[in-house]
Amino acid sequence: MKRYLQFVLLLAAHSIVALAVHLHAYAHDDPTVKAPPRVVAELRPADIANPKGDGPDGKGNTEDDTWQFWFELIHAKGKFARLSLHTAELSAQQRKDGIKKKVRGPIANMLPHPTDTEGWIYHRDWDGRFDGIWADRKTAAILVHPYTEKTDPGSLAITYKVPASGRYHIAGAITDLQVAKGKPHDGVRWRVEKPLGTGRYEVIGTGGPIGDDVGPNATQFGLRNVALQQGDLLRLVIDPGRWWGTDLTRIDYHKIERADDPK
Ligand SMILES: [Ca+2]
Ligand SMILES: [Ca+2]
Ligand SMILES: [Ca+2]
Repeated sequence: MKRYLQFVLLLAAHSIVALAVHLHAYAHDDPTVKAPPRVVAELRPADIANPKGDGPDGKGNTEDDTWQFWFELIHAKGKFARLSLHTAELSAQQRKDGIKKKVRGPIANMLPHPTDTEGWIYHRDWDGRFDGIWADRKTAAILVHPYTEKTDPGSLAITYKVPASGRYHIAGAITDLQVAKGKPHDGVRWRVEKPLGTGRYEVIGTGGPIGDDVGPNATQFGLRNVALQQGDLLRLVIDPGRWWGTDLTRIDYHKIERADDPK
């Protein structure tokens, strides 16, 4: 009886090892079996609401962070600078009054839920009321309002720092939250760009306008098998076109998935 039990146990052990070997081969060695793409990253409201970022320097929106937040230079279109000030780091007084001769307050007061909204603005932009990239905690929404200087509109951008060279699927969806009809309202456009090195970017996807009676109020996009290099800043640009008014835009999602098998 004891020998029989030993035999059964040995058989069971062999079966488990064989199964494990088989599964391992199935997942790793069989060239006809593709590992399913895995989600590498999805932009979350918390990525914007957190002033510390996720990189080792402990400061948000610096070059070591996965997600970085930018505005277009009005006098150098196509060039972007980092949004430099996180609203969560302002004092209660600054949130109420703004920063003297710089940022006007109350901060975020032209957004849907001012006291539940934090985000990145530019420390020298007078208009902290709505220009920036925001997380609305009440609705768990990611909001973008175009940068404006006097009446000139500028795009905002969110970059994703590519963790490893490979091919990626890039997807997203945006909604115009302020649909206004007739001139000068001209909706919002989006584009995705990848760096070519030497500071230049290539547009790899673009669409719109959406909203404002010039297009559907929302759109989604998907770009497949985009080759990216480690450290690239993949850029999603929200472009207000020629008129920035009524261009508060919600990013419904923005996901980047590894497309190839990351061996
Ligand atoms: Ca950082
Ligand atoms: Ca609009
Ligand atoms: Ca517009």
